[in-house]
Amino acid sequence: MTRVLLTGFEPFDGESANPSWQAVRAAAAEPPAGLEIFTAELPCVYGVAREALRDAIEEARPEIVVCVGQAGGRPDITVERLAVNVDDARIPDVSGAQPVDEVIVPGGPAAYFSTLPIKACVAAVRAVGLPASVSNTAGTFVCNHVFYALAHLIATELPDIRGGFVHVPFAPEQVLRRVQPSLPVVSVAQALREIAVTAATVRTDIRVAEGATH
Ligand code: PCA
Repeated sequence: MTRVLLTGFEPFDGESANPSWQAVRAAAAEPPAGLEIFTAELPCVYGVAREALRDAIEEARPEIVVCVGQAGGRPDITVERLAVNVDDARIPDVSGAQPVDEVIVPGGPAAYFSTLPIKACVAAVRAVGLPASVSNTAGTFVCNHVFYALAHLIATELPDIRGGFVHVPFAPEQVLRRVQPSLPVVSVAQALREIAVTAATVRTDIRVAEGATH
């Protein structure tokens, strides 16, 4: 059994639910064969979220970590390539903090790559009929903060873990009164199961073009 930690986030920005945590819970309720799934709901608060992730990793002792967050406005499941060493908050986090241009880890590299097979993960999600793509930015809010902290932990302390970040669209319930793309939570959960299985089984990523021109 491969030990996999999936994390989602609490709601933020006035929403009453966060589809990342809803989908993580649904994915864990029906774990794929061969995987033992652990879950944690992270606060949408700079600093505290990163400590909560560290605690969850200490408790679950996973081989794979997939952190998941809501990216309202994105139309598909996006597997993130890069975490950057900066907090620059367009909106306050749930505690009211709004850091601007602060480094996450002083002296740390400008960016880390995901250590998940991101292109194989995208292919696996598409293979079950759901839209997915590689993303080259996880933003500079709490999701990127957690992703960078995870990547730094792996690079400096926990080299046996492979980990990365996945952003998911709004759930349909969140966009009843606005024109925004959405995906049902059950579909997002299915995508996360595919990503977890792929992360656990694929060591060398596939080499296909998934880049962006802008
Ligand atoms: N999405 C935010 C933080 C929490 C979440 O679910 C982000 O993309 O940074």
